[in-house]
Amino acid sequence: DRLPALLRAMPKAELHMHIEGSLEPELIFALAQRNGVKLAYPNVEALRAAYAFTNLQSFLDIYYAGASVLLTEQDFYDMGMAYLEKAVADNVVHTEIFFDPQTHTARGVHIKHVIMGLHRACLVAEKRWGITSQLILNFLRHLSEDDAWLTLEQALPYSDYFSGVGLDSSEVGNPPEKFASVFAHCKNLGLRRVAHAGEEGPPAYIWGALDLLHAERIDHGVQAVHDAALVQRLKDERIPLTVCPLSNQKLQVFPDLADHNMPQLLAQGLVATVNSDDPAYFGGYVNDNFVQLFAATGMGVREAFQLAANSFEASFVPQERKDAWL
Ligand code: ES4
Ligand code: ZN
Repeated sequence: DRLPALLRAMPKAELHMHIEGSLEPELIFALAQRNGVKLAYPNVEALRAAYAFTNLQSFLDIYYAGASVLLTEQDFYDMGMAYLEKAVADNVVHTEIFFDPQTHTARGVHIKHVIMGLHRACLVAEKRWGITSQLILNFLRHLSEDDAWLTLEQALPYSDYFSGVGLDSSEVGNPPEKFASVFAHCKNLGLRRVAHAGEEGPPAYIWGALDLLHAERIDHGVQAVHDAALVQRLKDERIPLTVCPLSNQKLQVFPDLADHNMPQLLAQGLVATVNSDDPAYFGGYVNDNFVQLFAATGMGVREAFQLAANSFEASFVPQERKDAWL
């Protein structure tokens, strides 16, 4: 069967990957040692053994703990380079990388170190391997809108280095309307907008992301299938869904990958894409997501090409570059 080789070899864009979720246990321990940070786990094996999530919140608790080792610009550069090298190995030619500044500024890390370390990794990776990148600042939705406003203010001196904003962290109970005014301001500033919606939350949160946050893409969005009018809207407006199969499996959104609704999303003509979300935590980088999803669902070559094309269409690169790709 040559399908896995095709999936791995095909050029693709990755549009939903949290850089803090690419921190492998080995790098977490190396940075902890370098920075003198004490971890709640004695070694790499014990940390990895704690990766037994049952839902989004149980994952987020460990994800924020892992990020506590990041202090200096060099740490953010090293984390970025480790991910970009893996992306290149997976034939990712363009990636849009999420970062969570509040996870770091809350610990006293200056946002300059976060953004400039990641930006430097993007520059070096493009020069070394040809991969292009954009950074997307995500606001943590479990925090207040005032905190998001403060974060935006801290980030704006570095606005040349990120192209958009998003919304992540605990979805249920933190609906999009909580961030309507800060997203409206980001739109006025010319920033691109995405939002996590419909991962665990209801279709109403996807409507809210579109109508109140002016989101141009929906991160996850797999719950949209429960609302026929919403599916029609996503299809008519070609609003992409950045779907993360192994994340959905590990967080029990689709406990069995064979039940994942990607085949249904594609059959309905939605601009769905495959992404890794938090590859160090969910058991694989983007090619592992493709290979395991296709093996479990029985999708074939047509769907493979559709997903690759969708990833380029859904990206924020200029239309001329999309035309050359597609
Ligand atoms: C996340 Cl899977 C997921 N959902 C929401 N927020 C996140 N942050 C990092 N991974
Ligand atoms: Zn995510």
